Amino acid sequence: MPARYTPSEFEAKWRARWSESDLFCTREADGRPKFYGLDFFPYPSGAGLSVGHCRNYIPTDVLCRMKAMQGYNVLHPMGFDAFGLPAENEAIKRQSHPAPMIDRYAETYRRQMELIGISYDWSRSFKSSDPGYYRWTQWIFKQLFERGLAYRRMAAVNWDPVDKTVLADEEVVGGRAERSGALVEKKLIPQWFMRITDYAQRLIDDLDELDWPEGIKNQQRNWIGRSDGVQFRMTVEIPGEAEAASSGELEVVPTPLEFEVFTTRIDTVFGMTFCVLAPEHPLVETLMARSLREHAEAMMAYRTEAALMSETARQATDREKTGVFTGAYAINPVNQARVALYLADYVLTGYGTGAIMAVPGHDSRDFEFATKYGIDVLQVISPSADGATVVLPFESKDGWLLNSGPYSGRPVTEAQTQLGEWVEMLQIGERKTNYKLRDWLISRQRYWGCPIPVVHAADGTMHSVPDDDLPVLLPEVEHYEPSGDGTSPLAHIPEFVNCTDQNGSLGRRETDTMGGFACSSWYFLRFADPHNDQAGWDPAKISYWLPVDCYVGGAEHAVMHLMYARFWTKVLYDLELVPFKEPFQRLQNQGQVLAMTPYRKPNEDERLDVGEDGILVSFAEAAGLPEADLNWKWARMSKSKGNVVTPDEAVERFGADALRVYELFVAPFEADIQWSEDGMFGAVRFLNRVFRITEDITPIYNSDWQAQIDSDEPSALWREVRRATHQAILKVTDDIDRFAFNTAISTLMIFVGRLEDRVKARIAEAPADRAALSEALSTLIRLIAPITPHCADELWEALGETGFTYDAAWPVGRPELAVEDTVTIAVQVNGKLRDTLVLSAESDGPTLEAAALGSAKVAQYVEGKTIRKVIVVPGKLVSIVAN
Ligand code: ANZ
Repeated sequence: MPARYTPSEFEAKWRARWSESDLFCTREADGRPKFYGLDFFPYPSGAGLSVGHCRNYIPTDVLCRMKAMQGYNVLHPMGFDAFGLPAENEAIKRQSHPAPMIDRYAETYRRQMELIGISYDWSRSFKSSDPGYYRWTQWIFKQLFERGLAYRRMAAVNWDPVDKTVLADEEVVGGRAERSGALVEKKLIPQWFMRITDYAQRLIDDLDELDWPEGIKNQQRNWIGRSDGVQFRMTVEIPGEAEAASSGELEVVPTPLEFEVFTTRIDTVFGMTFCVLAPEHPLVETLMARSLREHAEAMMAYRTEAALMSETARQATDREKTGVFTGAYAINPVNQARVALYLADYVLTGYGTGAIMAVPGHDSRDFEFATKYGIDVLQVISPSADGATVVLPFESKDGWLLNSGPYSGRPVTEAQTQLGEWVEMLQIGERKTNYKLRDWLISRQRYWGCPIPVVHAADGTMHSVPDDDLPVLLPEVEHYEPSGDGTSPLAHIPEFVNCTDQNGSLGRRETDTMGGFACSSWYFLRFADPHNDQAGWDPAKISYWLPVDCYVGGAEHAVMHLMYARFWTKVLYDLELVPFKEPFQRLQNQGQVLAMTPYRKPNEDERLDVGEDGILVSFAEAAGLPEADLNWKWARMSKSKGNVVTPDEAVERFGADALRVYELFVAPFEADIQWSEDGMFGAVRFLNRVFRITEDITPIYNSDWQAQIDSDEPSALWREVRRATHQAILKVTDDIDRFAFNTAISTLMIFVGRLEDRVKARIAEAPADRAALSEALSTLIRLIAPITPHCADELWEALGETGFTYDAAWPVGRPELAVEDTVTIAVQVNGKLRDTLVLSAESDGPTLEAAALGSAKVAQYVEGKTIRKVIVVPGKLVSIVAN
């Protein structure tokens, strides 16, 4: 046995043995509980893994390995999110084809994951681009399509003129494409959507049952954006129209015009001084037809301008508000006030009714608009019941109404209820709940995705491809770059497009493909039954393995992936295809790994653009610059920053188990860590200590310790060693379950330290004492096994134990052995601490009292006084009152 941690001598050997014996092949033994541990489905990027990615995979691995040792049937799979834009864009850049490229990248990921000892069952692996997988993605699409949950409509979409593709709203940041940086334009094309909005309330409600970080749940709630308010109708007046009609100037009496508004602040209705329609509001067409030419022209021009802008850009809070007067007025139903009606693009078409009552006294957006266009601002809410006036806008809901007719003086919440009822009584509207959530745009006009299994029939209808004809295979082509006209490159492949429709006529195959989020919305189901070619899954297997017990990945997926996967699961639940409503019972988000990254200090001109931080430079460039010109900063480890450390380098220099210890120990799981080699040396030192203590104890190690450990007269050593052992078991087990890996490792360090002290003092002679030390060593090795599996197997074998630690039983802690047999008691005199005593944990009240009064230090303070009272808190405190 090596006396130190020498990874190059044994790590590869153990990985080969694990693989030869199919150690991590999922077992489905009868009568055992199950545990499904899953990492987010990665897209295998060309750069391979960094030690940053390992922070996702190592912790999940530790938990899964512990569960296996605890006797669970464990499912711990890995696959690849191969379809989608990142892969296609990368392939275009490299002038290769995405399919073989992704295969190579996935191979590298797998090699690196194996290198760091992750216990994946590779026999269950697949890529989302495998026809055997996407056949069932298409099948699920069909289930949604046939129930109206997947539909096609014309939609103004975000158009990226550089990538020549449509972007989801979430891919647009500050009006620019997140990936290419291009200014996003708008384009109207037919698109496929998933009706996730039907599930908005359930997606909020069911969050309550989940063991997820509160922050992620809140991001989901905010993204769904429930708001409770009132929707009501208002009539429109076009000046001169009524007079013209009554004087006979107009041949027909004009139809009365109305529009509806949605407000969350019906209590402010007396403060309405104007109304706004979104430029795309359907009423605008009529208004243009019926108003004076100057107004009609202004509206037309404004609408054209607004059409060019993306929703995201329109919503930017720092943009100056713009708008035009329609020439028409709206009538406030509470007081018949006539208020001007505007078009303005800060009101969005897709939300609420696309029209608002504007209350500049209490809404800052309306306030800004009113100030710019010289519109009245009225205070109708006061922060105090006596109606004090305040600087406007006053946006708080904590307040009382004023200038509000009969409602003046009432608290906001009460007025909201009463005015809501009033609107309903008058039958001009009703109380209503709105959601910000939009239907999920799923189609891409790109090649590298799962084809949508729909045929456009000659008669103009659409139907889904029969199950037997699935999968609709993605054709193998040489050129797959975006066509640039907004259609998919598939549209230019006649052999793909032309097909027979339902009626035997010439149909056209749908040429859009699904965005990557579709593929990752059900992959966790497939791992339960990955090779099934008769169905997406066997219901029995799904109900055994699912839901995922612990799902681990980055917080950046808080909304999209995690929301879409929940939505598909709920749809499948409603169709009785899966027996659970939520796919991921528990969620954990790891912190990032940061690396010291060089930035060149900006010069005067650059400072305006880039700020103080400076300009990112490569390590090579940095080496050529004087140190005074550089700013070194911690930045997320990523290929684009050139600051990546690969697991290959780390393993080569320090060993896989050292890397595992480092990543788990250096900070709490959720916290960001700053990559440091010093920390790696620390991990190596700890492992050396584990090897040394094993070497020290091995000579007296007895595999049969269980038979010898009972002792009628336990020695101090026996008690102390067993206490250390069982305290470690209880704490490490609990910590790993809680994802508190750093404290699990510090517990192990303390445990090793205690054994070292013992060994230094003397090595045991009595058989029971030797058994206690053997138990300690056997326990230590099994407790480190999930964390440092290579070392554990090497040491296990050196002890003469057989098999892999993965198959060994996880130690079970016994609380009665873990309790301390001494306690520290504080002794107070008249409320001040005067002594601390170390006493047997079993000492009763009178014993504690006697010991306290017997203390020489206490004697000094009670000398010459009368003891009035002694209060004893067993295990903690003796308090003496004397005067
Ligand atoms: C009057 C009012 C007074 C409003 C006040 C707010 C404060 P959430 O919570 O986001 O649902 N609104 C309604 N539809 C809109 C649209 N399509 N585009 C832009 N704004 C819209 O907010 C609802 C509030 O946002 C509504 O309540 C409306 O302004 C505005 F002191 O009505 B409120």
